[in-house]
Amino acid sequence: MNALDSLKSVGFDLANLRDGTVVSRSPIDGAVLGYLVANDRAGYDQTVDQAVAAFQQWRRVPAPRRGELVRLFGEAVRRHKPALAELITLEVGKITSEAAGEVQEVIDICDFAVGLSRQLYGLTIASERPGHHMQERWHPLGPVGIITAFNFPMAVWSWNAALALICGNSVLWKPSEKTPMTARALAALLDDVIRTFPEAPAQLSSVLQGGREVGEWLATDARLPLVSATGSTRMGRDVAVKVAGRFGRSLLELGGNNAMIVAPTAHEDLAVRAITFAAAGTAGQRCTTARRLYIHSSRYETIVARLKRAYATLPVGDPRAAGTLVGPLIDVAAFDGMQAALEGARRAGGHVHGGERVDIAGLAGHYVRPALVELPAPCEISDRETFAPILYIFRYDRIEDAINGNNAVMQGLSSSLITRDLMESELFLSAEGSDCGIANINIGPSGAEIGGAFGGEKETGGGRESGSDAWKAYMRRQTQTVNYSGTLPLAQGVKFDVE
Ligand code: UN1
Repeated sequence: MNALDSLKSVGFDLANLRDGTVVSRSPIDGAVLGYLVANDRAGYDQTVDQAVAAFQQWRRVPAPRRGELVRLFGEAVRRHKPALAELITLEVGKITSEAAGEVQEVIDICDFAVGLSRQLYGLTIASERPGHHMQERWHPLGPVGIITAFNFPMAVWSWNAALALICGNSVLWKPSEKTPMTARALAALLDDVIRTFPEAPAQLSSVLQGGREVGEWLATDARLPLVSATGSTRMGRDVAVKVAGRFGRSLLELGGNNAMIVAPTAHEDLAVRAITFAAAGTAGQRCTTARRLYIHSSRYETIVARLKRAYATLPVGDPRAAGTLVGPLIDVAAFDGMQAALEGARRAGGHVHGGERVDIAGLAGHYVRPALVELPAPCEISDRETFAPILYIFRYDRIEDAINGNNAVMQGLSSSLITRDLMESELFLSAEGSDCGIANINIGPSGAEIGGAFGGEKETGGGRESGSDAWKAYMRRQTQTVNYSGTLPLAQGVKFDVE
């Protein structure tokens, strides 16, 4: 039996998904997995109206009950983990272990959200007026638009949706055009839970399939107080401006150009493993992928030699096969973008190792050997994010210079330092250190756990999703003052006596 068959119980069957203009293609071999119908404007408007009505009903349900819905959804995801992981592998080309890891991330955020549903704490505040008290309360916000990218086609939606749902909101999901099926399957699981949950309105969650225009409808739609968008900086800029134009809120998780620093005291084996996973894992298609590497002069030759050896033998191929560590790029555009970046790096004086196409017998996907590029200095090419496995390598002598290099790009998502020197690690984590949303010591920049707030500064967009107090973005804050004194003393000592 095919692992995907388990999803037939919730009505998801690729064999029945043959109509529509949204096509799902596997990067493994280019095969068409199925077709889905795109939303037209009228269908979109109706869906949002229903999401508004669903919100008005859902916000009245006590938060711990809302948590119960998310708990049941997390249980369903647990039961169908192999099927969901297989679908990610088919539609995105992730190796089996990473696809399962992504589904685990969905389960983890559900667990987190369930606990949080009993902890949406507000403050009590001391009032300066006698016989008054003040408090801060968090209320549900409204329908939340969620735009996701192809590379984490389930996890990123779940970070947003699990929190939005326990916060009392309805959710509308516009998945990447490259991953419509994973969205369809995960949403089918949630719908199945919603159907049997007495207090949950049917339209609590919906998926809006289609292209760029759907993202624009969401961004300009005043019925949506919050739009959370993950993807390229170009897309995010567009969404941010449109949402701000109507005084909506946006939560952005955009490009990364993450650096790693290998210090004189670095543990060598740990460094090589951390770099290789962070730079070549997921075929370099994480927003947290390590793209720039600063190695201390005293370690440069040894570490580069070991990386070259590790890279030369990385098993590239069918992501379904046991032992494969690097699957295909998502599509031909990603392959062309990678080749163009390598060409640009050569022109800037870079020394390129690897990066060539790898032919995998019988598979028409775009497979590449991850590339190492030794560069004399940062250049326009290394300053930008190319969504492919390319690691630009620089040499440094002073830790301050490596930290400056880490910070000298427009993106600010993640960063890491491999060191056993306490002074260096504390400097890196201090106010004068890394300027990114995520700063790690002795691990690479990728593979974050859901418990921390996830996101970054500068062109990464400033949003925080997932753990910590990221839930506050999905609620509205109300400051409340209650007077139980029977008189009316005014704040700031103001006198305003009326006869
Ligand atoms: C992304 O690439 O958009 O930290 C998300 C990580 C994963 C999430 C990446 N937990 O690498």
